[in-house]
Amino acid sequence: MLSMKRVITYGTFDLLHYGHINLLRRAKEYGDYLIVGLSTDEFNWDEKQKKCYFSYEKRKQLLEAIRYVDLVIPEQSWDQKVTDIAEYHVDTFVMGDDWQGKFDYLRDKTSAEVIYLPRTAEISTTQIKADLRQRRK
Ligand code: C2G
Repeated sequence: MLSMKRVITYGTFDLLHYGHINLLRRAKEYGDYLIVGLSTDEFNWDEKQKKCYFSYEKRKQLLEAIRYVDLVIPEQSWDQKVTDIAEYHVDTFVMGDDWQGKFDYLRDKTSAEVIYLPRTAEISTTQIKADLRQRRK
């Protein structure tokens, strides 16, 4: 292919589920090469107050096994997106629409298209944990 179209997305992807897979599958449809910025354990704790069930290495291993994913890089700060997009020559930035509008600044600071995709309803890591707690009662 002449010009490889590169896509990037970011996330924690802890307790990987079909909502994440739906997002990654649709993100890949925007190009030929999908990069995932995977939140490190520190970033998750310091910036998102998320304590991951699986470590970064385990979550990376899971993502690398997904057919839509071509490269996994660490996400260590909120403001690395601008440099990632430049460094990896990214054409399209994709996030689920729970982030709608939050990354519009990338339209001014980079040449990438910014796309928000509808989330998959009814599934979330929080929901999975809640259901499992419920079952134990
Ligand atoms: N997602 C989805 N449907 C769900 C759950 C998640 O489409 N039912 C999407 C989210 O919208 C996000 C991606 O899957 O685009 C990863 O979700 P999280 O791991 O929860 O990512 P988050 O903690 O929101 O981190 O810098 C951006 C952050 O790293 C995003």
